Amino acid sequence: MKGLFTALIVSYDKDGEINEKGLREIIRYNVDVCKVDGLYVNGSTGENFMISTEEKKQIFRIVKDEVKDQVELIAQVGSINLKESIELAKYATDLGYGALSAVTPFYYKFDFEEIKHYYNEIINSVDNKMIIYSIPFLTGVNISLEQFAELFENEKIIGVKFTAGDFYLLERMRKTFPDKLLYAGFDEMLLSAAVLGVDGAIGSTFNVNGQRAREIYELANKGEIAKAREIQHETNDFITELLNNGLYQTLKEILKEKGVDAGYCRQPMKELSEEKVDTAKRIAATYF
Ligand code: HMN
Repeated sequence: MKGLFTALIVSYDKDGEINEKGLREIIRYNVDVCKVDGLYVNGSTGENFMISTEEKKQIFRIVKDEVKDQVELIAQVGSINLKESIELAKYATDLGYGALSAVTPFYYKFDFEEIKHYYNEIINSVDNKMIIYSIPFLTGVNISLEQFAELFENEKIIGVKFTAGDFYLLERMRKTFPDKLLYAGFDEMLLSAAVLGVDGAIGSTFNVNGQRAREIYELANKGEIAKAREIQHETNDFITELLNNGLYQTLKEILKEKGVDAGYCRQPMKELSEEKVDTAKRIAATYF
């Protein structure tokens, strides 16, 4: 399960329905053009927190059917409805997903005992492995080194998607948990995380920028930092423009420029204005 995983974009039509043909094209683009090692399915990048349980299952099904065993698959099943998480964990495991991931439960300020219970309940319900999805800036949930150690006591919890800029904590985790899988979650900080020895990365921008991410990651692992830094600079010029113009909508416009039917975002996310569509086209022409 090491390497670069795209946090998969999903194609929705103007009414917010899943566009299966478009989703299959996005998957093919990631596997055949971006050449990533795997896909992270139903993360926030897939607009997961705005869709129904049945739609989540449909996406898991389509992705597995399109990919078969070509690349590794991680199913994000986290939800503050624990029963839904368990149902999705069973569903994705039966489909053959190689690992599960779950966002830390959010909104209600759950305490650590509740968070630990959540992870153990999900992963002990299936014959699979769990990657914790830690993203404190959106969930407000901060897990300390000692608390990670406690979660990792369950051997089925094999790693963490670390979406934070706390490189002191990341370094401590690398030293303390040499056998756990650490994934960088911020694409704009990939080089810094790679230098600290992460096992891989999970990123939204890999949907279009997978090849540059691969170069950064491999150069860093070979110790060729100056070259890696140049590509991170170029990548971050791109990511800055992407974030300014609207992350998901702009990723979809760039894919459309590549002939991929990437569709629209699910409401309440809004459509890009005409001006922003033009900006997205310029970004596509500049970087891809
Ligand atoms: C997901 O659940 O899909 C992930 O959060 C994907 C990934 O970690 C992205 N995080 C967020 O969007 C919050 C990053 O790739 C991020 O989009 C990128 O670094 C730009 O900030």
